[in-house]
Amino acid sequence: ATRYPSLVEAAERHPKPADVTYAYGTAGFRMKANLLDSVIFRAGVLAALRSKKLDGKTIGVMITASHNPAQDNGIKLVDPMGEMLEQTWEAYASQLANAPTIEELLAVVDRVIAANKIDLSKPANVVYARDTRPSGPALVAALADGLSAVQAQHRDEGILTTPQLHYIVRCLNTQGTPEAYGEPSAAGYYKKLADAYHKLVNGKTRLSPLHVDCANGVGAPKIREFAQVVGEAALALIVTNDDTETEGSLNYQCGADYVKVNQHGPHGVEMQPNGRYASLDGDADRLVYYYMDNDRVFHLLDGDKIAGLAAMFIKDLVTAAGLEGINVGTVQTAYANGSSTNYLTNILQVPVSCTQTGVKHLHHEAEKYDVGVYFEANGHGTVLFSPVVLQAISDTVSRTPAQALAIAQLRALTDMINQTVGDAISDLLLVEVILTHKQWTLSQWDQAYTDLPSRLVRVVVKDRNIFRTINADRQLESPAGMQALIDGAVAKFANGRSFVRPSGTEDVVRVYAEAATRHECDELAFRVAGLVF
Ligand code: NG1
Ligand code: ZN
Repeated sequence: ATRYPSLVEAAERHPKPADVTYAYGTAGFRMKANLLDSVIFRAGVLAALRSKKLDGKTIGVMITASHNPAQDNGIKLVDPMGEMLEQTWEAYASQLANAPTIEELLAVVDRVIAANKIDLSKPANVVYARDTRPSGPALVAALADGLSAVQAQHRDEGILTTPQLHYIVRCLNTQGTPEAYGEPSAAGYYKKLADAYHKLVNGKTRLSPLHVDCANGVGAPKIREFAQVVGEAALALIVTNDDTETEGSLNYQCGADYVKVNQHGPHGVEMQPNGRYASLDGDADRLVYYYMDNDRVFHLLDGDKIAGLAAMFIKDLVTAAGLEGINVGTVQTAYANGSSTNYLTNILQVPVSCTQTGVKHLHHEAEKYDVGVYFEANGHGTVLFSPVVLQAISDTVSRTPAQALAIAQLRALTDMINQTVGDAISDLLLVEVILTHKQWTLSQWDQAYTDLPSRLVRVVVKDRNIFRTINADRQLESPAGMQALIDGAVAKFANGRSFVRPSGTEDVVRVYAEAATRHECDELAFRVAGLVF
């Protein structure tokens, strides 16, 4: 204890509640905000150690609970290139969070230092931001307390979207290098995206306005700031559900998760036939589109549809650019609609990998392709361009004006698409660029394939930890025998598919089902939920 006197003193101000067990899950720590003070204080200590381990490179910390209710909050650590925290360190985060006493907290700190041979004399640099939740400022104070307790240099970036913080972290760590990523500020982010967008839509007829439901979250002020920079002549946006002040309004009956799960439009938006609509989630890293046809039937264009659109466009562009040998691949999870997998595989003829749920898994898989398009069905994803492609883009000497144009457009895409993490604003621009090039309505985009009816159900169980999955979440290995029962239920339905996995962000088990008709799909979901319960 004598080794870290200021840590001991500060940790006493942030005691761990005795009866809570914390887990750094799919998306960091996430729960009711009033349980997070000690967790966030300790995550600050870990962020500082991570920075020291990486020679003082800047680590990011984002305080948000994304699409979860306003009274929740959470925290995620961001590694130097803007990617999610390395997996081995997730375990340290959980161990630190769960240390019952200060003595044990110090013991965990010592273990992390020893296991990673951390040189404590190295500097530590950390930047952090938060979304618009009311609990944010107090949690930021706890984080700052943890960072100061171990003498880390730290800077508060204020209120940002999650992807903006990831962007800033990468910019800070690449400044002045050949991999420089941009100006490390929100303004730099807007400028980079807007410049690339202008290059890509230059000379094309602008689409009709897009209504953007911002889930009453941080996306609202940020997309407004972006709209100012990009200019209305290039992109007409109508911002809705932008109330970040009213308590409890965040994600309430609106936002990308609500629209995806309920398969209807958000409250607060009066949908008109053939109007153009999109929803962001509470920290603006997820995006879905939707419209209502002339019969007032709702149609969702989710992450799978975005992936299909992006893969199609980029594959054509790579061909037009004459970049032979560059492979375009896609990554999905078990939640991807079966029709989308079929479309990618058989119509677009691009490879499709399936990973476990959670974007960090998709991200790493996508890095294996030259161009890796990854999206979760819920609208979280991006497109990664490997160093090989970036090199090819800069090296290729074009023989025709058409080829030169394709190369210039690919280059602009690499600037416009956030390379660190799924980003709703950046993804929205990608969709708008493609639709502008094609002069497509949302209904025309929707023609690519017809989704199989699907249903996602939350089941509250006594202990979700007994559910363990294998085969990229598609099967259960525990509880023993349950998978056979699920298989039995699925076999009764044409085009039936169903799987069960424990949520990493909520205390529930999720049941997914799809089948040939809406009725059969609901029946299958109901039966499988009955098996789990
Ligand atoms: P959990 O709660 O583990 O299902 C949800 C999403 C994930 C991912 C994380 C992080 C679904 C079915 N699950 O995880 O895909 O996006 O949140 O936000 O959409
Ligand atoms: Zn989110």
